[in-house]
Amino acid sequence: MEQRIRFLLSRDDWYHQRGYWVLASALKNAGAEVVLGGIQTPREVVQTAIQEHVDIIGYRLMNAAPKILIPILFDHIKSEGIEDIPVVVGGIIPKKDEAFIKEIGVKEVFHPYTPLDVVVARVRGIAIEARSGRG
Ligand code: B12
Repeated sequence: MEQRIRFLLSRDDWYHQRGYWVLASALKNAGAEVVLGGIQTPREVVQTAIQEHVDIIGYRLMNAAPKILIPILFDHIKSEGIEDIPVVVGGIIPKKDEAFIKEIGVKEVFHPYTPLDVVVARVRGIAIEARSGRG
């Protein structure tokens, strides 16, 4: 039987919500349980991830500010001791910032026009790999 992943989907802005719902539907249609975090600060993302026992954290960043938000997110991840939950991000991520946020710990970065089936398959692979690592 296919393993069902529990995916937290949070976002950083009010305006670009259509893509958020498109992504949530694609993940749900592929069999994931999607926890809708909505608009959240990095601290709220981490609190929700803990409360909801998710397998993977997804943060939709539309404000082109990953260099600000991602270090704060990982500070909270470390202080709560949940480094075993992988983080993926998508949206408007300047190419020049990608290496920096991956070095901090982001597992994957998805840019506009990535086919949704590619996003879903990769996210699922990362979540299942992390779950098997936890034993
Ligand atoms: C539609 C749109 C809008 C609509 C949003 C409608 C809605 N209800 O959602 C409206 C008109 C409201 C809008 C407003 C604005 N927008 Co606009 N918008 C877009 C546009 C054309 C498409 C976004 C979209 O919905 N794409 C479809 C979704 C499905 O794809 P996606 O978001 O790219 O996501 C894909 C991947 O990135 C990935 N992904 C995304 N997030 C995540 C998260 C996770 C966890 C994962 C795994 C994957 C993932 O999955 C998707 C599959 O491919 C983009 C340009 C573009 N072509 O990307 C600009 C764009 C995002 N907007 C932009 C801007 C600047 C604005 C405004 C600030 C403009 C203004 N000056 O007013 C305003 C914001 C409001 C404000 N006043 O602050 C800029 C952002 C630039 C930046 N941040 O550096 C863009 C890039 C346009 C540009 N080239 O300048 N916008």
